[in-house]
Amino acid sequence: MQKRYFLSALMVGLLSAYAGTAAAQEKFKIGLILPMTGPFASTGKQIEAAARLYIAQNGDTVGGKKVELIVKDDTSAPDVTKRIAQELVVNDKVNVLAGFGLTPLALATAPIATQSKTPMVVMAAATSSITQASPYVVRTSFALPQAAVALADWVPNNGIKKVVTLVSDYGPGIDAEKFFKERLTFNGGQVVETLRVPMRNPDFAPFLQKVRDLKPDALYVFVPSGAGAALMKQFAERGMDKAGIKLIGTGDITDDDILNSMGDVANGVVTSHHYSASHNSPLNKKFVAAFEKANAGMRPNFMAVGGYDGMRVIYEAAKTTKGGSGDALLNAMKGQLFESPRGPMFIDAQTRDVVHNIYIRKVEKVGGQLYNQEFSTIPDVKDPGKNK
Ligand code: VNL
Repeated sequence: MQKRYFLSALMVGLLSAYAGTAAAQEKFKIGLILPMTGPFASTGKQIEAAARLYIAQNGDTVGGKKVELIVKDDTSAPDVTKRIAQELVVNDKVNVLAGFGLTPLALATAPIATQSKTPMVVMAAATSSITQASPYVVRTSFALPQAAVALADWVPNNGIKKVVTLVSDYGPGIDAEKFFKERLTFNGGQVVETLRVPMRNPDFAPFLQKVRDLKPDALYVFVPSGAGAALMKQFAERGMDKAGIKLIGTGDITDDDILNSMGDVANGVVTSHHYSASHNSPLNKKFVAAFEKANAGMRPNFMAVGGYDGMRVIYEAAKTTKGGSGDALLNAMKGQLFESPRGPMFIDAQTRDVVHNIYIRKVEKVGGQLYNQEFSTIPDVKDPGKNK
C-alpha cells in the first residue's frame, strides 16, 4: 500500500515536471533553405547533413529552448527561395534563416531579412557583395576574392605567366575573374582572355577550343560546386592537359564531394580554397570521420563546412541570448572566433563576413583516393572585395 502510494506520487511529480518543462520550453527555430533538387542538389545535401551532424553532436536544446530545424527545398530558383523565406518568417516565426546555396538565392532573400530583422546565415553563396545586401546577413561560407587573390600571388612564382580565365557568368564567377586578373596583372603576369560560360548546363567545348588555340600557360577556372566534374571531363577529352595547359582555379573545381570520381585529369591540379577534407588538424579528422559515418561514407566538402560552422555561429548566439531573435541574436553572432574544421575562423563584426586561412592545394593520391593536399597557408584572409 505504502509502496503504491509512493509510486503514484512519483508519477504525479514526474508528470507535472514534464508538463512544466513542456510549457516553458519554447522553440528555437532555424529555417534552412537549400537546393535539395536540381543541378545544385549536392550543395543542399552536404549542408543539411552537416547541420544534422552538428545537432546530433551538440544536442537539440540551446539557450533553454528546443531546436527545430525546418529544411525547405528552393530548387535553386530565387523566387522560390524568397517565398519560402517569407513563409518561414511570417508563419513559422523562425529565429533565424540559413542556407542559401547560390548567390541569386541569397540576394533574393536579403530584403526579407532586413524588413523582418531576421538574422540570415549564408552557408554557401560566396559573391563578395552578399554581406552588403542586408545588415542581417552573416556569412560562414567564403568570399570569392579571398581565394582568387591568393592564387594570383602564387601563380607568377611558379612558372605561369600567361593565363586565360573561364568562369560561370554570374556573381562569384565575375568576382573570381576580376580579382584574379587584377592581382595577377599587378604581379607582372597576364590574363590574355576572359571567357564566361552560362551558370546552368554550360557546354564547355567551344570555350575550351578557344583556350587551346590561345595556348596559355594555364587555364584559371571558377564553376560552382557540382559542375567541376563536367569541366574536368571536357578538359581531358580535348587533350588540354597533354597540350601543356595547366588547369588551376578556386577549390570549387576540385570539390571534395566529387573529386574522387574525376579520375587522373584532376591529379596535380592546383587550387586555392579555405577547406579541404584532408586539412591536417585533429578537429577536422574528427569532423570528417563523424560526417562520413553518419552519411554512408559521403566525404564532406566546403559546403558541409559552411553549414557546420553556420550552425556553430547560430548555437553560440542562441546560448548568449537564451534563444533570442532579431538584433540581439544578430549581435551575438558578430565577432565569434573559433576553431573550425577549416582552421581558425572569425566573423568580422564590422563586415559580418568570414575571415579565415586560404590554402594553396594540389590534388594528390592519398591511400588510393584523390585529395586536395594543402601545401601553403595564407593566414587570416579578409575579403579583399570589401576595400573597394
Ligand atoms: C556559389 C559560389 C555557388 C561558389 C557555389 O556552388 C560555389 C554562389 C553552388 O555564390 O552562387 O561553389
